[in-house]
Amino acid sequence: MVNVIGLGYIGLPTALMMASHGVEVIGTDYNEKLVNTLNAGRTTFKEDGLDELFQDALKAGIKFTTTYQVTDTYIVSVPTPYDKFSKKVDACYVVAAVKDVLKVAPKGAVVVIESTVSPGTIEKFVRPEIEAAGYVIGEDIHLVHAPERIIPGNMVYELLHNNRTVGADDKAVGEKIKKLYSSFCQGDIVVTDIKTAEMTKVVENTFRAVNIAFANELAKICRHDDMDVYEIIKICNMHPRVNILQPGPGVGGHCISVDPWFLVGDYPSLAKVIDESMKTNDGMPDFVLNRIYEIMKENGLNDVKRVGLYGLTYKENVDDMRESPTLQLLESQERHLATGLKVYDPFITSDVVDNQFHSLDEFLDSVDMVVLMVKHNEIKENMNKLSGKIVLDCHNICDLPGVYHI
Ligand code: SAJ
Repeated sequence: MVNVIGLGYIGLPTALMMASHGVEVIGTDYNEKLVNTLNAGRTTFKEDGLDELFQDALKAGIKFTTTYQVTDTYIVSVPTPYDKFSKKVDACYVVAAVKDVLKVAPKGAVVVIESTVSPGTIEKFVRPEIEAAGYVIGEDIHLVHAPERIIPGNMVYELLHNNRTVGADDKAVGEKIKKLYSSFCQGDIVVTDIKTAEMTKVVENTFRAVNIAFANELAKICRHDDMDVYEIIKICNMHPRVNILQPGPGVGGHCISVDPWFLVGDYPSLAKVIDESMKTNDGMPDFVLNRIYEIMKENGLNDVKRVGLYGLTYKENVDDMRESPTLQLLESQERHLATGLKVYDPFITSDVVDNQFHSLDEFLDSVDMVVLMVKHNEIKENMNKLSGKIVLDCHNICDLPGVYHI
């Protein structure tokens, strides 16, 4: 039996996937409300295919509880935030979960850490806890790091099809865990050591962050000299060895906007390109805010209450608002003591910010200018409703005449 610890955005789909592929799974989370929701037969976030997977897993007998189980395999999928000042990974949730596992784990159990951690975190924070509890690693407890790679919005497909990495001290233990993931994963699974696995995960997200920053920097250069960044990227990408990503209003989510900071925090004098890239991405909501004021001025619009931000989530077609560029922009606006921007997102049904609307039509009726912060399918399918408005399109999705870009 596998005990999955932490039933959030990664732990829940992983637990469901294993259960629906014949593995006996019990999911544990300390959040009683979340466990009650799952036990009442409801999922806790929206994701393509998740509800169907949930039903399959329920039929297969998955259980949810707040208590840790006595078993031979644990998968720890708890959050790893970063410390905003030191930029280093904050492993407190991982350490707390491992400590709780140790209270019940029998001799020989394998503890798999799925949470993203910076290289050396397991060595520095997890191993000492296990040793301090009197266990010999490699005999009493085995350690594995198997970082996830799935993208919100396409999690179920990617869980099945992505290649994976398993880092272990002991090759045989690594192979055993590879076999467990092979119960559902159709991709290749590479077995390596723990520190290499830690580094690969952070490097993958850093690669994307740096490349998004490059696109954002190009957008700023092109804005400065009135060039069309999208046309330029399109043409450059026709070169066989060029593949530039897209500029946007900022980088959100719990991964790409966070993980690269771990490398900056751990290697401040070495991670220069990464540091600059992260600052560029973090500066985009402010850049958009300035652009809003510029366009308002150009159009003789002086009431910020007549401007609306479309989208609150960190990216399209998900309900996840973590590190969302829109929230960052609103914070920045508050710092300038100029609140009043209207906000709407079809995926956010509860009230989370001031001046928030829950109907697209009512939102559009209340503004003269719309800023497309997120490219949800809903707005792509309703572009005609923007005609007659001043539009600042941060994703190049609107082909109405006179549209502004970042
Ligand atoms: N973004 C841009 N321009 C682009 C692409 C993305 O501005 O060209 C923005 C998005 O709008 C969003 C942010 O970047 O705000 C991140 O979105 P994303 O779709 O690039 O990635 P995430 O954070 O949803 O998921 C990433 C993925 N990592 C990589 O692609 C290397 C996923 O595979 C990881 O599993 C996930 O992080 C994670 O959990 O670490």
